[in-house]
Amino acid sequence: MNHDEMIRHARQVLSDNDRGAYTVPTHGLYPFQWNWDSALSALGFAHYDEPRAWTEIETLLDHQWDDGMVPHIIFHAPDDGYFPGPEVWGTGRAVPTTGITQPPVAGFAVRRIHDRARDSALAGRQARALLPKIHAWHQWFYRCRDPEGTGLVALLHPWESGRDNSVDWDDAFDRVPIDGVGEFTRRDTAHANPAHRPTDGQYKRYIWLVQKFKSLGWDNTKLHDASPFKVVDPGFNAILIRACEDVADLAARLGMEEIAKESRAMADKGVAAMESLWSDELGQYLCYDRAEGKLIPSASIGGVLAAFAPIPKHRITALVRRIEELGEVCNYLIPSHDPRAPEFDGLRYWRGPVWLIVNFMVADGLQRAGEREIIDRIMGDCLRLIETSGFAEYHDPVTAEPCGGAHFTWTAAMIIEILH
Ligand code: 9WN
Repeated sequence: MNHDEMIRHARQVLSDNDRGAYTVPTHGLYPFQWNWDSALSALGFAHYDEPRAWTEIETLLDHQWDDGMVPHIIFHAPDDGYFPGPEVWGTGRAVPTTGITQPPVAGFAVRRIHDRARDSALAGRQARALLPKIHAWHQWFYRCRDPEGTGLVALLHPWESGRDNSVDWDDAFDRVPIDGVGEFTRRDTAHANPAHRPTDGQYKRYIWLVQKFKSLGWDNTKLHDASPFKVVDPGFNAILIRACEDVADLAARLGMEEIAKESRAMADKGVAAMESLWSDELGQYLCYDRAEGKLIPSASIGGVLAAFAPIPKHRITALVRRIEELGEVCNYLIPSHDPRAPEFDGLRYWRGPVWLIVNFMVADGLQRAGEREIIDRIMGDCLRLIETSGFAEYHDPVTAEPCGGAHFTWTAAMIIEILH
């Protein structure tokens, strides 16, 4: 497939998954709007249809909660092909949503789409309307997920991380009980190979947490302290910090002084706090288990994704070395878990496979430090994966086997982004 054909194919994927004002990640497996999928997919649309790109983010933010949270799934239209659906979440919203959030990439996406817009009048209008909402979401994070003001926010559910079954959560997740969860039927394993998906044991815990939060009325002033699962993820925090920084820059240029000042302060505090997650031993950042008060020595992509934030130059250089090291033990960068670790599983979701969206964000961060050689390797591996195995949800980093759902929106959007 040459590059023009690849772009044509990618646009077809986006168009097939387009539901008018939002896209679904893929038909069947994920029939609703997902938060970070939408923001990243908008980057793809922006290359050939800017109004459609803006609509994607507008729709997402139309469903923001009054407290500022932007939910992880918006259940626009009924579909019983996904579990857990709206009745399990019971958040009581007119258009149902889940009650947790996802990595806040929207701030980054808005700045990127704005800055390269051909229609700058539209971009200016959209950015002015969207920035206050995104800023309120960022403030919600630091208020509700960092009540002690450490500069780092905690995730209360693995689904919030976007890296649902990462090895990072294993120990903390083991402490989540499963009693009283009741019977349920998973739907994901009817659409995708069960060997590529989280286990039944993990699903019971996912659902236990949902039931717990629901019993607290989805009140975000209570959830952080009440949750037995409270993990600080360097990748997630890096995305939030980067988004705050992007909002600060763009808001300043648009004359939105207060948003600019507050966003800059949040980003600066976050960057300083990231230092507490650094591991000299592994040469990357680590997750921190806030319930137990200790770092989690797990060699996952979360600690590499930190490159997306404006971290110090010497940390970027160390992360480049870490990625080079990973490149010696697999054929396609970047594996979501170190292939040398005993927990590595090249097919199972976030326990080894390569995800193009993560590659894109890491490479984008490395660009700020001018790390050309490794960026070319990462981007080249993305293209080889798609050429070999198509627009899958994720791929085995050793064999390139396509995994999870097929015909995947954000995978396609990343190809459009990379090839422009
Ligand atoms: C739960 C939609 C989402 C992504 C996540 C990915 C997966 C959902 C699931 O799919 O999670 O949110 O049911 O498996 O882990 O990152 O946003 O593509």
